[in-house]
Amino acid sequence: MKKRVFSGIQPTGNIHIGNYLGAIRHWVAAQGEFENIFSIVDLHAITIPQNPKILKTKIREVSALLFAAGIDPKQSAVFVQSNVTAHTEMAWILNCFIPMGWMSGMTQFKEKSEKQKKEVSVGLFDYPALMAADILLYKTDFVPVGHDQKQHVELTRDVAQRFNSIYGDTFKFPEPIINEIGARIMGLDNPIKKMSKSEALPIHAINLLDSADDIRSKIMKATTDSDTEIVFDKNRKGIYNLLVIYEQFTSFKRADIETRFEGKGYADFKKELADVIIEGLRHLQSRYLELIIDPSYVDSLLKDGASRVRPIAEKTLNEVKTKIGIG
Ligand code: ATP
Ligand code: LTN
Repeated sequence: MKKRVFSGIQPTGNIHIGNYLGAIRHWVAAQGEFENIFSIVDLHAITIPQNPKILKTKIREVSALLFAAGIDPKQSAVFVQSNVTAHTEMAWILNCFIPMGWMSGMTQFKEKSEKQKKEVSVGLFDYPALMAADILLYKTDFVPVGHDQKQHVELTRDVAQRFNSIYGDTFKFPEPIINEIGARIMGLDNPIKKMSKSEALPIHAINLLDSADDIRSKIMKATTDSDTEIVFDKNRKGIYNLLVIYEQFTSFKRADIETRFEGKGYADFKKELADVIIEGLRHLQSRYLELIIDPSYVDSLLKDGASRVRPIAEKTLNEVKTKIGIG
């Protein structure tokens, strides 16, 4: 029996190289080893106000991007979260087992609620309960994510533990898989902040669908420092981040990268970095264009994904309902 992997991505903003290097690329690479379930988490997306038309378009765009990046619909079930209603039901039940104090300690909530200009919704506060439902419904073994999601997976384990201690063995304890290098790609404009979809400034992130010209111009403008040496030094955050991106796209060894750029300037390095990213995204971008002209094909893959996972989710939900005496 293969171990089961579950992960999710929000259909918001533009998917960037942080999402790709920190998450999607690893999902693709490990597909053969596991039984995989990937969700386009639209219910998480609405914890922040969304434009309905854009949200609908983004669901398809993100799905097509996953397939274009190499997610194979035969090996992996990809589905839209709101198409499997067990997620909302399970989230409600888990709510009743999560103390307020656990939720208020969540870093992502603190960061996102500070950014939020309008009212902060209860949904945003409760985001981790829905994420715990996503994971626990499938008796997931592994959750491959970027660094920012580690705390949510820990809360998921805590609520599973609490439930099991009251009702007996029900949920499996999921383990996060975080590939430390690439797990936290930083913003190009500000290398002390993680690259994020919800950051407005265009030069903040390289998006997977950016044109070659955009990629070049963003990289050339990326923040560095007044030093000259091109070496992996964590204290020099701007150049370190760019070198990590270079390393991730080329798979070259750090020592070889440093030798390659010895005596060269930032402009030379940046030019080569831009070329490496453009080349690294070329296949994904052309595959995406092929997929997106036929939305009905992408929709059919999503429908099929939902039909495959729904019975698993419903089985766990029913087991839980029986144990707590409802339904
Ligand atoms: P937002 O910042 O708007 O919440 P996001 O960019 O974090 O969005 P998500 O859809 O929340 O995007 O994340 C999808 C996956 O990408 C998650 O596994 C997340 O951990 C990973 N990820 C997000 N940002 C980065 C980053 N800067 N570096 C590495 N991985 C990242
Ligand atoms: N919160 C995650 C997306 C997400 C997820 C999940 C990831 C929703 N449900 C379950 C792993 C497992 C994010 O913002 N990246």
